[in-house]
Amino acid sequence: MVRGVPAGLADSVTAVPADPPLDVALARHQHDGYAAALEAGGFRVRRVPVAEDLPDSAFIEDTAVVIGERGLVTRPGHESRRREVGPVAEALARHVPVDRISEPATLDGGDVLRVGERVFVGLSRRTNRAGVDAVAALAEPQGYSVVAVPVTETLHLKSGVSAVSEETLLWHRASCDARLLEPLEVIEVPGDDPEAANVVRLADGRILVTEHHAATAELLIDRGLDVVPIDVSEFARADGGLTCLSIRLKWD
Ligand code: CIR
Repeated sequence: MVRGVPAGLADSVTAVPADPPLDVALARHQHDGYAAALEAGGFRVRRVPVAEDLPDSAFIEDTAVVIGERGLVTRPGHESRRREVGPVAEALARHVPVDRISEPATLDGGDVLRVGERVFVGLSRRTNRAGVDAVAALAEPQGYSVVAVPVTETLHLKSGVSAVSEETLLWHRASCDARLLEPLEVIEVPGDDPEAANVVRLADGRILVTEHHAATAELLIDRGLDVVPIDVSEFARADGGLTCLSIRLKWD
């Protein structure tokens, strides 16, 4: 599930102001490439209507979580993003039963990482303990174990950790204490950019990797994985990575 780039993208929430300002036309072009890569990788892409006045709405991952056979609409941690959830909930409800969370819980989907039967939930600037509890209420009855993981420096947990298989994670040291991810295998991504550890597993097993993170691609190729490079620079300048541009119903 993806949501197109709004005209207001330049007003999105960023840790430091984007300079030069975010380029909507370029972001739209990159978003088209992203959706095409998902399709070429075996996903069927569903589009939630664009919300021109909601600057961060292309970062659809943060608005809903799907674990197993159930969905959960989030209550985003940044107040400016709360109005994004309605149309996503509506679209998701066509595929899975959808639960909702309420105050005081806050939860961003970028903090929820499912790998095999485990669900790691980042305790971050955006996701609080009640948000973790809401994920547990969704996942545990379906047989998943839920682990809360304090996020150290990154915006979200997945800003610096993602799965490349059901047993293996890519991890950047700025994201969290890797010991909390045990017993999964953790591959450390070198360099200063945590987003180098944010990749998307395609439905056909190939891995979508940001084009300028050559070290990540090399690590994965060394492991015998097939890598698909993609450029999403405008979204990176708005603090987003590859995972945040979609909600994947069967892969994370
Ligand atoms: C925000 O600050 O909320 C957006 N500008 C970026 C969200 C990125 N989402 C994600 O990594 N899951």
